[in-house]
Amino acid sequence: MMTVCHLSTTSTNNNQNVDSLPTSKPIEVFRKDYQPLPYKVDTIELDIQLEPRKTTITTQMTITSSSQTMTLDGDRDVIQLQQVELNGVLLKEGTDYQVTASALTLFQLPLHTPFQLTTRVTTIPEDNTELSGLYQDSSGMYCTQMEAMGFRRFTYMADRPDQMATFARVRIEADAHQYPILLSNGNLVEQGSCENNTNRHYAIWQDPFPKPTYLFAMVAGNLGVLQDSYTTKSGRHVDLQIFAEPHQTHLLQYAMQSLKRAMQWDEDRYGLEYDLDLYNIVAVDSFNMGAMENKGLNVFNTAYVLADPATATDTDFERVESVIGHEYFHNWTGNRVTCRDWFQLTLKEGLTVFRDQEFSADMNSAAVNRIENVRALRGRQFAEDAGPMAHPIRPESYISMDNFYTATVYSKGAEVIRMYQTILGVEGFNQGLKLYLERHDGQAVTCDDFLQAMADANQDIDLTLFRRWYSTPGTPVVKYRGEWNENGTYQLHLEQETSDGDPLHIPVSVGLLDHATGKEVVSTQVLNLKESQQTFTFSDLAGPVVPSILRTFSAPVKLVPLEKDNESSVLAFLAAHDTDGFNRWEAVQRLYTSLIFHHLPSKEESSSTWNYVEQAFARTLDTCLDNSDYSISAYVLTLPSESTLAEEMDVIDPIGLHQARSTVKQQLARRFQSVLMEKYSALTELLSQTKELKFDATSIGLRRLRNVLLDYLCSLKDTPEECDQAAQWAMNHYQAATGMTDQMAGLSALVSIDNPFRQDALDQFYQQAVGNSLVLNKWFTVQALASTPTSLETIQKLYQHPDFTLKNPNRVRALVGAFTMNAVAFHQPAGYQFLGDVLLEVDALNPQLSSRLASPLLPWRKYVSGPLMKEQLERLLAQPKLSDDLYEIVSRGLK
Ligand code: 0A1
Ligand code: ZN
Repeated sequence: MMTVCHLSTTSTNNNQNVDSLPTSKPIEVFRKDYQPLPYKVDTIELDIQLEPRKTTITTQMTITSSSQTMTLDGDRDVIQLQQVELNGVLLKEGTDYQVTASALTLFQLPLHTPFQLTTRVTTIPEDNTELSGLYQDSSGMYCTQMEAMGFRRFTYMADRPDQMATFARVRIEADAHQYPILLSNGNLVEQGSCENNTNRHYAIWQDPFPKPTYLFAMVAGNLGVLQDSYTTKSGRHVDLQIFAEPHQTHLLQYAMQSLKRAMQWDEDRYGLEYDLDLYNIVAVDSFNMGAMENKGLNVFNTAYVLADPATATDTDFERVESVIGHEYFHNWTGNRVTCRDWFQLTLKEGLTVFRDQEFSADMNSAAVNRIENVRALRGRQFAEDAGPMAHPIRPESYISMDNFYTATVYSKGAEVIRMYQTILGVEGFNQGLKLYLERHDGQAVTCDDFLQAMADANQDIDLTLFRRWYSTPGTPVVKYRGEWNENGTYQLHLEQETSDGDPLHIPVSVGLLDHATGKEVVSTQVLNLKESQQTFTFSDLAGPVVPSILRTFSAPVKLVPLEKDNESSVLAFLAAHDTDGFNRWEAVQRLYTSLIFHHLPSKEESSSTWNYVEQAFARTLDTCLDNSDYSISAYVLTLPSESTLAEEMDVIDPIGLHQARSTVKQQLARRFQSVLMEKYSALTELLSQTKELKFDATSIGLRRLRNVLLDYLCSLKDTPEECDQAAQWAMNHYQAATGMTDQMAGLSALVSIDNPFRQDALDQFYQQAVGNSLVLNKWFTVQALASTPTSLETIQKLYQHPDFTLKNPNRVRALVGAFTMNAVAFHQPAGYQFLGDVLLEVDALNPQLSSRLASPLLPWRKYVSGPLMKEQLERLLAQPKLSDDLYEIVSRGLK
């Protein structure tokens, strides 16, 4: 593991020579310092002898260099160099080469003529708790995770994405009984028993596509498999295999169906076909992220691939489909065309998230999908953009690249891609994407190259200013004011505020509704806001209008009226009449927000806002069974999350906010109790009409809506009688559940009510979870999110539970990640202290995980309890050994 104490490094990243720097601080790498490498590795052959305590990796490279000195990346803490040969001749350390903590430097190399360099290293996969490089997961399976810079923890190499080589031969050798399956990228060319030792066997893989190191993968394990096939539109037969531990293979069906849907969709939508004869996916229990798009061999966190009705919620199913799609879509946007350097990460991630969002929208409901994505963006990315980790979608510098796999790079990056589509139109965008992929196939390129392809394919549209989205951090604010003129014109005045004061190119989708009838009189138009202030005029109108602005959330901005006088009545009007489903939802969300803010300590209640909320709530509830948009109704009835609300506040009192939100929820529940009960029963009836549990959009919507109603009903717990009643509802719901979605809804409600069923239900759920790690994670999470006076003590006890382990990131996120989202548990002195303790423990094992878990402490400046949060950051910074990852996050937090 790298620590802040390490002395000096020499890295191929941006070619900085830092050996001579006197500092012991971690090194910050800057985008502006990019330099191409002075050499090229053309082919790589690997021989991997797998042993848990001593794995040996022999790497043979064919290289051409324009410099006699060459530096390869390698982490000396993880790999031990045994020998180096140049063209078959053994080299001497000191004279021919030198090894530092992070590099192997070779001297006196042949100039401009290809030479062969062979290295041999040893490593101990069992000890690799960082889960980067080659490691063993909890089942003992060997697997690799190379993005972003894991390859240097595997063997010495130019570990950067613009260095693409053909992996001409990858030979993996392991014990035949323990590891019957041996996988790598590309095609299997040979396999068999080892002649000298029949207990061992080998497989040889070859990948015809040159690739950067981050896309290399290998797996060895005792795995079960689900097999299928797909024939591409040009007739290529592709074998599809999804591997998991043998007892999990019955959970792979949905992933396989999703994969085939994704392959079909990419052909239909973008004409993009798969390019190998084999597509492998492996499910791994211990994984830092969601999944990884290695060429022809995706590695997945089990949470995003295993699913069946008994163990997975509807949201889990939706995630499996979208992550399977995401990794598959990377084959073109990421693998065939990759990034020149890591600052360009959004080039592949923003684009691929956009593609997976479009895929999910087409497979399910576009409106529901948009609401879910915007909720996620506002809940996470807006906060990131407002805090000390704010960065443009193309960051300018990093200490640890792993810290920049962020909501900004991914989700805001996807919004930027969506804006291209909004500005250029779907056809124009598709032409641009086609040109980009044709022009750069097989290359490592930049965000500028993407913009250029879009511009070249759409020469009638000027994208010059649009470029600024790549370099501007922060969430822009768009302010508006409208003016109706008696001559039949309506003027919409827009202003924008950005973090650097200069304007961005913001597409603002607008429609106009007749003020008298609510009918749409001007359908959606895209206004190109390019200046700090701009006025747009609509003419030939018969009468006064109400604008519906930023339809479908056409840009990642905050929209604010310049005149707040009758804001609530306008929102109520839009909630009732807007033809844009997204903006109808948005209007109700804004009304809730205003009502919740009125309930904050020190604020006074506003009866008019309550009236508007009451009307909108009543209308949604009354009509929620009239059409099949059950999910939309569910989201309209759901109050904004605490994180979304917090993002709108200058000073955050998290407990006050939690209480204000709960109060509004209870007020609504009390006011509408009988209708809530009536609709709940009607939905129960509707759901019971189909025996089999279905996962289509309608069935998911029915469950989602019924669970929102349950949540309201169970929020009424002011008296012992109400508590009993709420507990009874929750327990009935839990016991009658036919699938995991309803079970979790019942259990989540139950754990926040003081009642005798609580423990029984938790014990029962625990029994059900035995042997299923993902279900056990839910058992931890549901308790970590419970809102009770003793939540923190419960969480601390669970931290000591025999099933809790710091070695499995999913388990840590299930308990500790959930704890940080639970305001009543986290936002107290002992809560902050507990997180600080946990971070220190986790950091010693897995820095990627510790730095992510630390992020809730970062916005301390906005919190009333900020000094206590800051104290924990200071405590962490004072540690003699802190990983680079955590150091970067903590020091940014204190800057
Ligand atoms: N590229 C993957 C996500 C990923 C990123 C980093 C990782 O390790 C630091 C692992 C996976 C994706 O976007 O799916
Ligand atoms: Zn991705």
